[in-house]
Amino acid sequence: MPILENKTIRVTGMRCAHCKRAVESMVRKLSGVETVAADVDSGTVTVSYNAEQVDTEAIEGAIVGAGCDILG
Ligand SMILES: [Cu+2]
Repeated sequence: MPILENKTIRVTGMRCAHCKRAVESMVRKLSGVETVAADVDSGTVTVSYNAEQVDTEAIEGAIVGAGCDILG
């Protein structure tokens, strides 16, 4: 059983449902990501992932690839 890590990342540039879907689909492509939920109102992306397969750098890279910037 992989040990799942949970992280909530604050982002800017996510303004509508289309942005939300773009972010979620980019992050979901990473192997090791179990779940991802982007929230437009709070500007956050909450990810559950297997830390043996993927790290926050890769996840943040996918978010940037979807057109958002990382706040932390
Ligand atoms: Cu949008």
